[in-house]
Amino acid sequence: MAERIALITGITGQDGAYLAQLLLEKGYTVHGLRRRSSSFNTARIDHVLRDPHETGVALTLHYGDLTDSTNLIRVVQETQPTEIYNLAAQSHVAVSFETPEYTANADGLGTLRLLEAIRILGMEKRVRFYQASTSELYGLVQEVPQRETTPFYPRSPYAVAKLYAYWITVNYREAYGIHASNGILFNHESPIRGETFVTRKITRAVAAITSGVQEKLFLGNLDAKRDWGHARDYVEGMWRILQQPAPDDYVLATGETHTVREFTEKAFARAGRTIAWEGSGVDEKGIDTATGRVVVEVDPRYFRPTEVHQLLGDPTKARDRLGWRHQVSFQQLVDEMVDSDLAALRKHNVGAPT
Ligand code: NDP
Ligand code: GDR
Repeated sequence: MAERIALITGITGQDGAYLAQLLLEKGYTVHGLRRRSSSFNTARIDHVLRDPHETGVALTLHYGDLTDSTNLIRVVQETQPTEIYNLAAQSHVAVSFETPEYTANADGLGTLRLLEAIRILGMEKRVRFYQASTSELYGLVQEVPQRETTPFYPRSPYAVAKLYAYWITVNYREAYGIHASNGILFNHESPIRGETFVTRKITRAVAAITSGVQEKLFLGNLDAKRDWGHARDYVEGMWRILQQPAPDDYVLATGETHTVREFTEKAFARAGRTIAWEGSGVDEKGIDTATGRVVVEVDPRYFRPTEVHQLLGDPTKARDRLGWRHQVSFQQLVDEMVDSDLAALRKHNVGAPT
């Protein structure tokens, strides 16, 4: 079999880490784009990184940034990938309201820069391209559940930037015959999810509160509904999308939706606590029934100027064409994340004496 070479942008992120591991297990040579940072930013992939001085190292990192086109052209030229997974992005929806121009540049134009690199290097027929599209495209929902044919209505600078990326991927496929596909992925989480996304924020707080090192968890919209799956299942779907003979766009989702409130209840329950809710709106509070203490409060600073209230995906096309289905249930996901954050706290010996 010809050598399979993958280039992953965003390799230091949650999905990049899971995808790198998957591709290494499949025998790929993997190249990853990393950003220069003033502190180490490879914690999620340290377990698969090897000393570059050894021979036969299958994973190589390259400095780069989606806002720097000459750099992208050089990295693509040097690595000669057979598959490119464009996972890099300013991926935080709330932060995109604070940094809209940067988000458009990295998430929108960054995708164009990579596609142009393929074209400039004459690699249209030699490389397959995966674009990390998102359920945020559905925003103000036009249809439930959302499928590939559901109209988009983005509700944040992040989603608008990703809308551009979605369509430029489709356009380069149609215009230049590039094997370029969009995975429209619904929320997926894991123990290595970024700490400021709501699931990980909750599971870290549950561990800290039940260990006696934090008093309260402040959240925004408790009624938001998301279709949450496990990142490990979703990177398998990304890979399957690129193995298809023809490029296409696919929804990856679980087909179940849950509120932020429900995630919070289940996470506390995993740590042996029951939450009772009192009040409503910004006055809503979550009380630990064992201690009578308020452990969850609503803080309007976490409300978004425009919210995506409800997402529920229909993964039928991925199931029928890719044979893909999520494996990890909502309950298993919550349990794994809480257990991992509890174990991390214990490992560092943090917590009240028992
Ligand atoms: P993360 O935020 O965990 O990772 C983002 C990655 O992109 C990091 O490696 C980050 O580097 C890198 N990055 C950010 N900006 C730039 C830039 N300008 N140039 C180069 N690299 C950059 O995201 P996830 O792993 O969760 O998501 C992966 C992709 O999938 C993203 O594009 C996201 O928008 C999209 N997506 C995610 C979903 C989810 O539920 N997780 C659902 C649907 C889509 P650093 O480590 O230095 O910050
Ligand atoms: P999302 O994820 O915006 O769906 O984007 P996030 O976990 O940030 O928010 C989910 C929902 O929870 C509500 N929420 C809070 N969110 C955060 N971050 N912090 C809080 O305190 C809080 N309280 C309530 C939010 O309002 C929202 O409704 C993620 C990212 O990974 C994107 O990159 C990806 O494209 C989409 O998922 C699919």
